[in-house]
Amino acid sequence: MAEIVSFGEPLVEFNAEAVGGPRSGALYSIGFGGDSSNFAIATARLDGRAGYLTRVGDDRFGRMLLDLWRDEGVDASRVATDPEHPTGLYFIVRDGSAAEFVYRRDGSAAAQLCPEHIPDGWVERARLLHVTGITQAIGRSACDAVFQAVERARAADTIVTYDPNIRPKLWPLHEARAVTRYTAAMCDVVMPNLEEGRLLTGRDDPYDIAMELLELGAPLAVLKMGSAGAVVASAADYTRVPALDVRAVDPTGAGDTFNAAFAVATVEGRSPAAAALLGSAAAAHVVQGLGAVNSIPQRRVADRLAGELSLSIA
Ligand code: KDG
Repeated sequence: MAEIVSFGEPLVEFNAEAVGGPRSGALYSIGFGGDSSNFAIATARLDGRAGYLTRVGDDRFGRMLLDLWRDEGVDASRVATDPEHPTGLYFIVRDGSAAEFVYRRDGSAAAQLCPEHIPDGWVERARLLHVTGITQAIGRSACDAVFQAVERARAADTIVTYDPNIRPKLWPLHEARAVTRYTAAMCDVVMPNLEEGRLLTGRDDPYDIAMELLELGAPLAVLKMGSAGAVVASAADYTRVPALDVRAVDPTGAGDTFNAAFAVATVEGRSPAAAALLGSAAAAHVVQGLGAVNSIPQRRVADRLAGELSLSIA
C-alpha cells in the first residue's frame, strides 16, 4: 500500500544539451518531469512506498509515463487515461544566459483533474500527502482537488507537505501568492525555495522568511537554498542544514527530490533536521545531471552523500 502519495501533472521533458538557438543545432534529451511525478519517482528510489495519481492522454507520451512509473515501482494503479486530452510536455531552452521552460500543457489530460478523481481512502490511508502549487496553477478544478485532498488528509491525520513551486508562467503572481499563502496555513510543512520564500513573505533574509512562513500557520517551514543548503524552522527550533559542494549542471527536479527525501525520512520517524539533511544530499546528486528524473539517486547513494554532509558539520 502506498504510504507517501502525490498528485498533479506529469510531463515529458525535452532538455537542451547545449546553449544555442535553432541555428546552433543544439540537441534535446528526452526525459520526464512534472514536479509531483518527480516527487513520486524520487520517493520510490529513496525506498519510500510511493503512490501517484493523475490523468494522462491516450497517446505515446502517456504510455511512456505509465511504463516509467511501473519500472520505478510507483503505485500508479489509479492513474486514468483520458481519451480526449493529451499528455503535456515542456522544453528547457538554453538560448541566452538562463534556462527557460517552454510549456505545451494547456488543455492537457492532467489539467482535467478534479476532486472526484481522488479515490476514497487514497489520502486517508496514506501516511503523508505531498501537494504543490503547480497542481493548483494548472486549472481551477485541479486547485479544488488540492484543497479537498488537504482537508481529507487533515481529518485523517495524514501529514501534509506543501511545495508552493510558484511558476509565474502558469498564473498571475498576485493569485499565486494569495493561494499559496492560504494553502501554507493548512499544511504541516511548507517547503518553498529561497526565491519563493521571498515572493511569499516579502522578506529577504532566510531567518525572517522562515519566521514569517511560520506565522502563516504551518508548524514547520523548510527553506531550500540550493548550494547554500536549507533552513528548518519551527516555533522551538531554527536549524541550518549545509549543502555538498558540487558542480551543478541542471537544477531541474532538485527541489522535488529534496521534498521526497524529506517525506521518506519523516515517515521513517527522523527529525526534521535529519530529514532535510537527506534532502540536501539527494538534491546535490540531482543537480549534477541533465533532466529532472535521470539523476535522482537511489537510497544507498543518497545515504552515502548524507554521511559526507554530516561529517562536514561534525
Ligand atoms: O520542479 C521541476 C519541474 O519544474 C519540472 O519538472 C517541470 O513540473 C514542471 C513545471 O511545471 O515547471
